[in-house]
Amino acid sequence: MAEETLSNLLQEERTFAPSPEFAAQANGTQELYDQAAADREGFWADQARKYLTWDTDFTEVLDWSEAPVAKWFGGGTLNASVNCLDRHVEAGNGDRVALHFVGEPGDTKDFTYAELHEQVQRAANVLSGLGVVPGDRVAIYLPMIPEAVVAMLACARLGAPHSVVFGGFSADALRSRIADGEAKVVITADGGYRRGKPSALKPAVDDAVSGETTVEHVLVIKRTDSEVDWHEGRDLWWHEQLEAAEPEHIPESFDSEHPLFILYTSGTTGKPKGILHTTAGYLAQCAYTSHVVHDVHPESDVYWCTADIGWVTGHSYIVYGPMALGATQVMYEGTPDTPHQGRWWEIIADKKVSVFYTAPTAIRACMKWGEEFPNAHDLSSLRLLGSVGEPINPEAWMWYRRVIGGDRTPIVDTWWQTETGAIMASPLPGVTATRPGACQLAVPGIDLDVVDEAGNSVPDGSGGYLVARSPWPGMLRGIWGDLERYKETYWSRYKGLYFAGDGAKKDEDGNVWVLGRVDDVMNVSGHRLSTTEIESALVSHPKVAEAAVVGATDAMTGQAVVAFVILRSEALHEADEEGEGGELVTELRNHVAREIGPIAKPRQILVVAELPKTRSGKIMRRLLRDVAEKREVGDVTTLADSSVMDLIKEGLAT
Ligand code: 6R9
Repeated sequence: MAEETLSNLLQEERTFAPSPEFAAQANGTQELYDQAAADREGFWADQARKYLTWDTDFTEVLDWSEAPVAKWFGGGTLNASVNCLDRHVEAGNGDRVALHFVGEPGDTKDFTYAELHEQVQRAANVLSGLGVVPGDRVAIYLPMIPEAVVAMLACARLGAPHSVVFGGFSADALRSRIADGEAKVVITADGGYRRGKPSALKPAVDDAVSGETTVEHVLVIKRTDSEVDWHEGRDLWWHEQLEAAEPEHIPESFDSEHPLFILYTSGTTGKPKGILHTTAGYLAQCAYTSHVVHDVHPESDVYWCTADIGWVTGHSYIVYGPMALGATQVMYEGTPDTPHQGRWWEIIADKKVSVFYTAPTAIRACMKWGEEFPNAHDLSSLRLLGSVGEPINPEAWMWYRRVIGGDRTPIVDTWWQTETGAIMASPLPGVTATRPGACQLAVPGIDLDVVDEAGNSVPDGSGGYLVARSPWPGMLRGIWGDLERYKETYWSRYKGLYFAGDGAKKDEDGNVWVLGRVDDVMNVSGHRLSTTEIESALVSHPKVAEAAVVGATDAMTGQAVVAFVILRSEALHEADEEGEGGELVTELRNHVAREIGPIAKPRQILVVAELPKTRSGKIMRRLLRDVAEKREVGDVTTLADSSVMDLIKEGLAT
C-alpha cells in the first residue's frame, strides 16, 4: 500500500520540454551525452582542454591506481587564478564587468575583470609578503563582499589552499576549523550588513585566534567602519596593505593535483570534516557545468547565484565556475527581505539578471511572502532558473517556474555535494524535458546509479541509495588530515562505489529523484517513507507555506510521522482561533493521507512560526526529532538562528 501510493507521488506527470529557441542557443547538447557514453575519460580530457588554459598539457587523464584517491590530468600544470582572471584580460575582455556588487544598505559597485585582476595580484603580493608559500593554509571569514572573491583567488594564485568559514559561524566553529587546517593567516572584515544593521566579525576572529594558535597575521577589510580591537603586529588593514603592494604578480604554475581548498561540511556534529579539493579536475568540472547546466553565455548573460561564499555553492558557482568562463554576475551582501520582501526581484529587474540560481528553502520563503512581491518587478530578463541544496517540492518548483520564470524559463534542479565539488545530476536545459521535483539524470561524464542494500542497481520504479560508479574530476580527494575517515565515510559501504549518503528513487521513466539524506528516511510500520515526500504533500496544500517532517520513535509503529508546518499568512488567524488539534490540523492530516496514503498520515502536526535551519538553508531535522520525542534539544551551534528552537518549544508549551 505504502509503496504503491509512494510511487504515485513520484509519478509526477507534468513535463516541460525546452522551447525550440532555448534549445537552439543552448550550450549543452545531446551530443555530449553520446560522447561521454562512448569514452568517458576521453570526454573529460576534451572538457579539460576546452575549458582550461594549461601551462603544461597533461599526459594522463585519470590515475585510479590508488583508489579511492584519484589523480586527474596528471602531468598538467596550471594556475586557477590565471584561468579565472588573467586569460580573460589577455583575451581583451578586461573591461567586462565581473561583479555587480550590491550591498545590503543599497551601495553598489561594479568590478571589471581587469580591476579584479589587479586586486588579486596586489593581494597575492601581500600574502606572500606575510610569508605565505604554496601549500600554506589561509582562513577566510568574510561577509558577501567582493573582497571575498579577491581573497580566494589570491590564495589560489599562490597555491595556498583557502579554508573559507561561513561568516555566520561562531568563534568556536571558526577556532576549530582554523586549528584543524592549521591556518597561517586569517582574512576577515570589521563586519558586514545583515538585516539592516552592521554585524561584527572581527570579535569572533579575536576570540578564535586567542591563546595558542597557528595564525600569525589577521588581515582586516573595512566594510562597516565599526570600532575593532587591534592587536599590533598581528592585525593589518587590508586596504593599507593592498595599496602599498606591487600591482603585478607573476603567477606560479601548479600541478593539476595541487590542493586548491578545504571546506568544512555543514550541519554535522563532532569534529568538522575538512573536504579537500584540488586544482584542475575541480576547476574543469565547475567551468563545464556552469557552461552546460547553467547555460552561461559569458558575453551576454548576467548570472546570479544567491549562495553565500561560505559554502560550496558559493565556491563552485560564484567563484570558480562562472569566473573561469569570464561571466558577469551579481553579488548581493544581504538577506532577501531587507529592507523589503521584494529585494531580490528588484535586483533582478535592475541588473537584468538572466540566469538565477537559488535554494528551495528560499523559494518556499518567497511563496510564503506572496506573489505580489515578485509581480511588482519586471523579471522578463530571466531565461533560466536553477535550484540546489535539497529536494525541491513539485509545488515549489511549479511556483518558481510560474511566478519567477513567467511560465517560460527552464528550471535545472541540480544535485551535488560539497564532496562532489560540482554538479552531478541535473537536466540539461536545452535538451531534457524537465519534471518538477526531480534532478532527473547524471550530467554527461558522470556515472550515477541508485542501488539497493546489496549494491545492485535497482530497476526503474524502485528506490535505494544514490552512488557514483566511476570517479569524476571534481571529486573530493580526501578529508583533510584523515584519509581513513574518507575511505570509511564514502567508500566502505559498497566496494568500488562512492556512497553519497542520499536516498533516491528511479521513476518509471528512469528519472532520478533524490529523496534526502538517508537518515531522513523513516520507517513506519515497516514501510519506508521519505520525509521529503510528506513535506511535498503538506506544501501542496494551499494553506501551508513550509513543512518539515521527522520520524519520531513510536512504540506501535517503530517510527511515526511528526510534521512541523509554517502556515501561509492567510491561514494563520484560522490556526490561532483553533489551536492544536483543530479543524485545520485534521484537514492537513487528511490531505497527506489523500496525497500519499493513510500510512503517511502524520501522527502529529505542529504549527510553528519558524523552522531550525543551518546557514546553508538545510532544515535540521535532528532538532525537530528531539522536540517530537520530547527530549532535551541537542547541539544548536550550527543553526543560522539559534533562538528558533526556543521559539518552537515556547510555542508548543502554550
Ligand atoms: C551543493 C550542496 C549536499 C546534500 C546532498 C543532498 C542535498 C543538494 C540537492 C539535494 C535533492 C538537490 N541536496 N542538492 N537534494 N536535490 N538538487 O548542497 O552541498 O551542502 O554539501 O549538501 O544536499 O542531501 O547530499 P552540501
